[in-house]
Amino acid sequence: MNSINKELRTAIEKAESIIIFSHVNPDGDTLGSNLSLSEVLEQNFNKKVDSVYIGKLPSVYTYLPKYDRLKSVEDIDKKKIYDVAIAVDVASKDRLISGVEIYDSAKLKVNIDHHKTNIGYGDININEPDSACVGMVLYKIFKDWGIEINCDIAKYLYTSLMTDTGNFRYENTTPEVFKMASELVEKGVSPCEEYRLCYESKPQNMLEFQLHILNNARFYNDGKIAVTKILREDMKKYNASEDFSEGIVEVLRTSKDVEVAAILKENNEGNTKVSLRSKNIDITPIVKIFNGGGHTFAAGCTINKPINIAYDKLLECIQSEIK
Ligand SMILES: [Mn+2]
Repeated sequence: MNSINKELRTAIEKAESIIIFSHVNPDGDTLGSNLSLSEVLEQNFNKKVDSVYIGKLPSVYTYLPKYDRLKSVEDIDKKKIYDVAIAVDVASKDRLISGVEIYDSAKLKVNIDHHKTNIGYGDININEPDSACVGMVLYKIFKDWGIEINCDIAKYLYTSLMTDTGNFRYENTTPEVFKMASELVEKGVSPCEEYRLCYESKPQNMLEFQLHILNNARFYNDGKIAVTKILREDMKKYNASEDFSEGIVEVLRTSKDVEVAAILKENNEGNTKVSLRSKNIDITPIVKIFNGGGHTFAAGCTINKPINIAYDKLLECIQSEIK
């Protein structure tokens, strides 16, 4: 057994209280990772685990087994000191928002991730930027621990893999991804069913909202840059929840000439959240200007400016990266 996996296993075996954190406004990878690790710790190590998310859960993942075990950080006793706190898919500690104090107060802090911008904020850090998703990092740990992957665990890990590879389309879709997917399908996952549950179950108002936002897209630099924005009034008009913007920026990237696609969202605090995607250009230098982070071709940041000012600033930064 790999020494760090052994260290983690020993810490878990000794622990009486364990909390697992997903990042704020969770996605499929952080939730699939959280639920799979929770299941393994309960089934194989006989531990009681608090599986916690921050912000709002997107509505789409309710199809996951034992989904109801996910608890909001608001329902956790802030004074409780856990033996082990594990963050999964949490690129930086500020992505824990109001959970950061509970995480910091734990006797042992574990950080399991795959973001190249992760600085290793835990006591035990397992960060593999070459893994397509944290579900894959966990899958390797489980195998190393000799865990039998049951159908529920396979479904969690498949959701991690499917969502973080954009349904097996992004550049992180390696031979290893297909090997892992193949093994999960052998354990009883139906790719067709998982795809429908995840991607073809939108509420009608979500699709209508997305069509509206896409319709507002503007193109710059001979179509190399595509930008759109979400105003608070759009959110209101379509009764949109946070997850409604999911997937829009990827659609912008489908234009043949687009090199960088961006979506800006007007936050309640008068600041602006940005998601960036690119085909070939490393966009991490752009988001770093605004203290953001992420992956080479998919990253994000928050700009502390009203949306129209943020829009112009961001566009300028993207334009200076595109020669
Ligand atoms: Mn991820």
